[in-house]
Amino acid sequence: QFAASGVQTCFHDRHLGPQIYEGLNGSNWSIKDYEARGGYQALRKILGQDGGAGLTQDEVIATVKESGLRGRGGAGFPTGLKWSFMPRQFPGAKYLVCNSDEGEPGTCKDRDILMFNPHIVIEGMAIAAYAMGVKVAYNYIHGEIFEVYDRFEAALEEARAAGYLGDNILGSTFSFQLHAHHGFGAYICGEETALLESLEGKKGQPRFKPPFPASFGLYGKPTTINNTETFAAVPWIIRNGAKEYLEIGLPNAGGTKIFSVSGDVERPGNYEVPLGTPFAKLLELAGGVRAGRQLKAVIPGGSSAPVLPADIMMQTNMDYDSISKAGSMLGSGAVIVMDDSRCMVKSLLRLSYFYMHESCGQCTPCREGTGWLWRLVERIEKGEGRPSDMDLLDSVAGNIMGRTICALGDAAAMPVRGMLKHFRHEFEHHIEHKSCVVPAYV
Ligand code: L3W
Ligand code: SF4
Repeated sequence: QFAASGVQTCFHDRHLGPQIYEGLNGSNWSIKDYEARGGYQALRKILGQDGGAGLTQDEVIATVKESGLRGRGGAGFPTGLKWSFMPRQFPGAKYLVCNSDEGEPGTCKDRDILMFNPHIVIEGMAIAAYAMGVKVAYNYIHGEIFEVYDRFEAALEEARAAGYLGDNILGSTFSFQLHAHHGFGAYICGEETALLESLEGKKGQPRFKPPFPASFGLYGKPTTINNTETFAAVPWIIRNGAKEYLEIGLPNAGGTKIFSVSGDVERPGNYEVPLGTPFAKLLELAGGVRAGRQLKAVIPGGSSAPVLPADIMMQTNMDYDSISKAGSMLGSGAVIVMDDSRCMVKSLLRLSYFYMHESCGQCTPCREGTGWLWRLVERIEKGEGRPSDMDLLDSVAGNIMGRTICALGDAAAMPVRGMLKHFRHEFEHHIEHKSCVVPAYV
């Protein structure tokens, strides 16, 4: 749907970044290639299978805390802190889950990690499982990406055969089973509790939080869920040190982040850069605005993040605090670039349709509100809007926000508010003149 607005969300190119993407060429994903790049050294290190003393569970968690690694799925929650929530002494089963249900419009990084560097996720998950005393884990992979699921399964087979997964890993007392699970393509299953429901074989609908998965997760047991890119960062941290990782990024947000740059740029693709990199630099890496046109606006963190106009973006750095100070959010790192030929009403129409379509229907403000938003934007776009629709749009969005079980409601409302804040005149123009302010759309 979003691609149809003229804003591309597909993957075209790959920038080889310093950590997760280092040395990848598209065909060197297998275990031998990964080992040649230093792969599984971090797992050997914590298990004391590299000639060293090994690391205790506390030491691994402390290292991840010190590294400043924050969750790469959207919320930016500190990873080490999340790991410390796991009650290690809990006598029953406890689980680790990788959220690879990448579905946020504009986001296409996790599928690339799994496709081109699957073992880095396996190693990251094994280290996490060791640190939290977990014996069983699942990687929930988005349903519509079959080749990625097959690739991850192939990598799992390799890791099992090489003794990196299974019983008594590398001759140690640590045993760990990791399974892939193929989802069904519902956006809402990327919400962590809907994902757990789906993994349990039920309809993928979010649960009330709290309790958080840390205490009541998969099958009601303590569960830690991290995003694919988060796990992928862990081996580098263990191998090279927390301080080194922290210093690549910012004091409260260490390391690199992969940004999926799409839309009106010359070279759309995934770019792995240090957190805090100026947006202007990222745009330059992506070849600048397509065909020499003017930058109009950017959605900096996936479709759920409010749009920001060009002048604000060109002075903003790509990190959690800077983007939030500018009035949006870094989210999952999907940077959707729009040039001056884009109609903001039409763009919002595509977004609104997406959220209406993906609402799980469990709570009234989201189920009814997302459809109401779409219908309002549709009539404005078609030149059938009424002057009162401006206030109505704002009011419907405001009545969704903060009144729903999960973040999808807010995610549908926030883009509306962003558009009205920065591009109100385009909506008013559609209503008053029954035509678009952008010449190409007249
Ligand atoms: C224990 C507490 N655990 C929080 C855990 C919680 C979760 C994490 C973050 O939404 C955002 C959303 C989307 N005790 C805890 C606790 N936790 N307090 O910390 O929690 P939360 O609730 O802040 O966020 P969330 O519900 O996980 C994630 C945004 O991401 N988003 C979506 C991206 C989509 C993708 C994708 O397609 N791959 O990533 C994009 O911007 O709107 O705001 O684990 O359990 N007291
Ligand atoms: Fe479902 Fe929407 Fe409610 Fe989330 S906010 S639980 S998607 S109805």
